Amino acid sequence: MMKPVRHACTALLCAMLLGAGLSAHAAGIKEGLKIAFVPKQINNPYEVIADNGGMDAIKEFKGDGKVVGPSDAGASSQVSYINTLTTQRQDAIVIAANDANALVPYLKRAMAQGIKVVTFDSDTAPEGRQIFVNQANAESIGRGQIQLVAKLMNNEGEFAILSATPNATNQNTWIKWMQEELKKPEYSKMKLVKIAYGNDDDQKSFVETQGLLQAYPNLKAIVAPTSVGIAAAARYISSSSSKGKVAVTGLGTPNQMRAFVKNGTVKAFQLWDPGALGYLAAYAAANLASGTISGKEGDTFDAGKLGKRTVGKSGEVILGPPTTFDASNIDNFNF
Ligand code: RAM
Repeated sequence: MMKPVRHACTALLCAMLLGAGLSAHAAGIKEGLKIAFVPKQINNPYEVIADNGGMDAIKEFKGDGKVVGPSDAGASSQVSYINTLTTQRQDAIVIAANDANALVPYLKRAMAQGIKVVTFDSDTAPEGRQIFVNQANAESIGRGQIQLVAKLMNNEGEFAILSATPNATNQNTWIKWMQEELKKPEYSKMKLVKIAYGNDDDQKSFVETQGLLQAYPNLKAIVAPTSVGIAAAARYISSSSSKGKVAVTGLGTPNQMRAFVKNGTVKAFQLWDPGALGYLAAYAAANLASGTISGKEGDTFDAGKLGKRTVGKSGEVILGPPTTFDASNIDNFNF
């Protein structure tokens, strides 16, 4: 007899909370928070999905969100945006950093004025922010990329990495773990011949792909841990004589890669849900700005539809493991 009564009380409480303009999502979050997203670059489809996820979260907790940022993925291009947001006294800045160190003095100045700083996607040095919302454990992303490319080239032959910008914190960390994974004996017949940088610019990534194929005629694979790079490499290879000879893999969005999976240029690649990444980052920022957490290890907060999340070591919050996409599952994803 106890159970139905308890359920009835819970339902009543919910109704009262909703009636008072609160929702389960917004537990502890202040209304009207000004939260600005600064992506690596505004015109990159991956960043757009991530920012939209952030804006969805901000709508849920009745904040005031906006997205501002440069059209290139350079660190110096982000500085003026940080400074303007600091002058505007935003409650929080959520930034995908184009450099680990260059932005730190400006972000420190924002924090000194009471603005909360969350990095997402690409971190700064820890003193540049309160929380880093990481898509997945960096070591497992890096090692996973080598495991994937190794399968596609039967653990043998020359391959190249096509990265984003030379300063990108996320790609550089993943590449470090890729090189670590490569030391294992099962990869002794694989040779990393070059790390090229397409700067997360479609045209430059396209031209770099062409350059790799010319410089290394025996190349067996290109692994591009950037959604811009992998799409450009796949586009180049799909209409070249290297199609079917040079494998392309890395990290990309299913919507940008679908055609290349369907036409056989790309067998498999990986990613997490960028929308969920932005959504989680917005909740982390709102909780910091509401004072429900300070960003120390062990802090927990309610992240709306993503449930309760915990701050780990050095202020890191992890979204979850990546998904591997191939012909068998790509049509189940639409982002
Ligand atoms: C590009 C950016 C971003 C990275 C993805 C995988 O869009 O470099 O930072 O996380 O690729």
